[in-house]
Amino acid sequence: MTAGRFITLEGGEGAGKSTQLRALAAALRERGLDVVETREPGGSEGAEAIRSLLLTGRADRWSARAEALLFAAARADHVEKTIRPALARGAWVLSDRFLDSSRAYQGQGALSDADIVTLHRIGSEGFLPDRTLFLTLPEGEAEARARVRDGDKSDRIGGRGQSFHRAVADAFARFARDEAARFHAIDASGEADAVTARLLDAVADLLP
Ligand code: Z5A
Repeated sequence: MTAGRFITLEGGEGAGKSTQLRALAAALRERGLDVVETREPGGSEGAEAIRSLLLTGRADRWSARAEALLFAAARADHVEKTIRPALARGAWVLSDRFLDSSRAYQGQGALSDADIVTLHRIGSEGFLPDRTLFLTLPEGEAEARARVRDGDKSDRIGGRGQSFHRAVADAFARFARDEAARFHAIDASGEADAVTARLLDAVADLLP
């Protein structure tokens, strides 16, 4: 049995994480790996129920603190019910967003980065990815991609203003700089196939 690996894809809205997660999973399966595709918020029955609480309804449905706790609770269920069992059987788990999204998004409000990390320690024993692939795309291109997909519709969090999303992008870039052993920044511009090739390169050293 090969060792399971936990890989997360992170970045701002419209960077292409979901598209690339599917393509990376297919490429890894072609190499004979057992691959689990999952996402946050969600990825387990309980966490998917919390997802709809988090992403629908009025902008002020949750306070910043309640929102951070809900993300941490969803993640705790996802880690326990989906991620750990898959890793234990030797699968590769690819997750569309994980802890670093909470640090980047919920870290903009009443809570510090240390607070978010503490919630993760309580909820998920501080469990971290083997590698985090941070997809980077200039703001205008990411907005254009999201617009093609969603038109004018957006969820509770995606609908926050431009300055919020800029602060999120800055936070991701800071994490990637400060935690270079885990984060690999990937240029997400250009054709999807070219981006997938970059992602494969970024996990090549982990392949069995
Ligand atoms: N959130 C949070 O606040 N805290 C947390 O802890 C977590 C999440 C885990 C989840 O929304 C929201 O929750 C999210 C963060 C917050 N809100 N925001 N912002 P979601 O799960 O519904 O969606 P998302 O994660 O935000 O997805 P996304 O970022 O909007 O999209 P993406 O996955 O990066 O992109 P995509 O769907 O793959 O591609 C977007 C479009 O571009 C689509 O039409 C593609 O066909 C197209 N595309 C993709 N690649 C290319 C290339 N290479 N060229 C041209 N077009 C492309």
